[in-house]
Amino acid sequence: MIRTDWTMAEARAIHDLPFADLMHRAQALHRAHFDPTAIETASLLSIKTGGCPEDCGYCSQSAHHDTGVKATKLMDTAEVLAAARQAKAAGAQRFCMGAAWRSPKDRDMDKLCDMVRSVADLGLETCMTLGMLSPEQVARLKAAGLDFYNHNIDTSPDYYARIATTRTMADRLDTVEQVRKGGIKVCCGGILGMGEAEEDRIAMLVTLATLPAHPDSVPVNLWNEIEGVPVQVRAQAVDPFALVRIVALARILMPASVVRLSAGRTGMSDELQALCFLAGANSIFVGDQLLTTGNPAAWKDHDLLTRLGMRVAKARPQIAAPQA
Ligand code: SAM
Ligand code: DTB
Ligand code: SF4
Repeated sequence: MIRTDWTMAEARAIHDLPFADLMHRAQALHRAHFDPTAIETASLLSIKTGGCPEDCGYCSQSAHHDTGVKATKLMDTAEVLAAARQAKAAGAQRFCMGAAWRSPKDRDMDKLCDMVRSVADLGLETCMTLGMLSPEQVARLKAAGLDFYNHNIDTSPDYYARIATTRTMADRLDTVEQVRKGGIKVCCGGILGMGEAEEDRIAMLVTLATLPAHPDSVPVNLWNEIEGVPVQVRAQAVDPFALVRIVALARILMPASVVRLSAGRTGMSDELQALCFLAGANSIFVGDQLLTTGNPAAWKDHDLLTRLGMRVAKARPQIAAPQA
């Protein structure tokens, strides 16, 4: 059953189960909703890098932090298309285009819609992450054929003010709601390791799992070191089992959502990634580059999936699970 009425106490109790019981429960749900040998792949491209007016304390692209990332203009559609072709050839199923904006300018919308149409024509799923959107912008992107929109809540409602001050969690949730209502699939998750407490990680998942509908995909990012950002000085290494517990909890609270093991895989052992897949993670980013930081080489991912007997495929739900 898909529930959207989870309480913190319930989530805490599941999170704290003996590891074997937690994994068993997560795996049972994973198998009920997905093929556990299938993993989805998405490739990222930064179509407009740096110079962002927002002050997200983790982000290399904020104009508020001195990180050495050079600001660029919005790329041309032809360049984006060339990168999308490469990503497809390298095995990506979805192409996610990210721009360092508070929100897109209306004058950019024609070009963005053009990019969506062109990438979709290649037979790739399309995703964008452009900051906050108005309902009109959602409608235009939907009409262009955008499949997914990524907009993370990043952390718990309580910890959010320590992460960004130029916007609130309510602003984030508002865009997520606009996207959902506009018929674009929602990709929404967060980051672990920014100095937050275990309770914040659980609260982040409860926030997602109590939305009117669960996000279609839930990216779990592990803090990716960035010199020069405020979070870097308070970031704390995440215990590997703590990461697995959060992945398992995401799988249990949102059983029909695709959980993506996102940033931070370069620092993870093969064994840890395998445990995350066993706990219910069923998507990864592929390609050498995320937005401004690195990702495991294609051969490493290929090798890992082969050794695990996993294959790149749509993690298509095996049963159509109705949203509560
Ligand atoms: N400007 C858009 C926005 O804010 O939604 C999109 C770009 S933003 C870089 C996309 C997401 O990447 C963030 O919400 C955050 O969860 C993740 N992210 C950014 N920097 C990260 C880092 N250093 N480590 C881990 N995840 C990070
Ligand atoms: C998400 O949750 N993770 C991706 C994607 N959504 C846009 C981005 C990760 C960015 C990691 C830091 C960087 O490369 O700048
Ligand atoms: Fe800008 Fe997005 Fe980075 Fe925040 S996370 S500074 S909104 S690019």
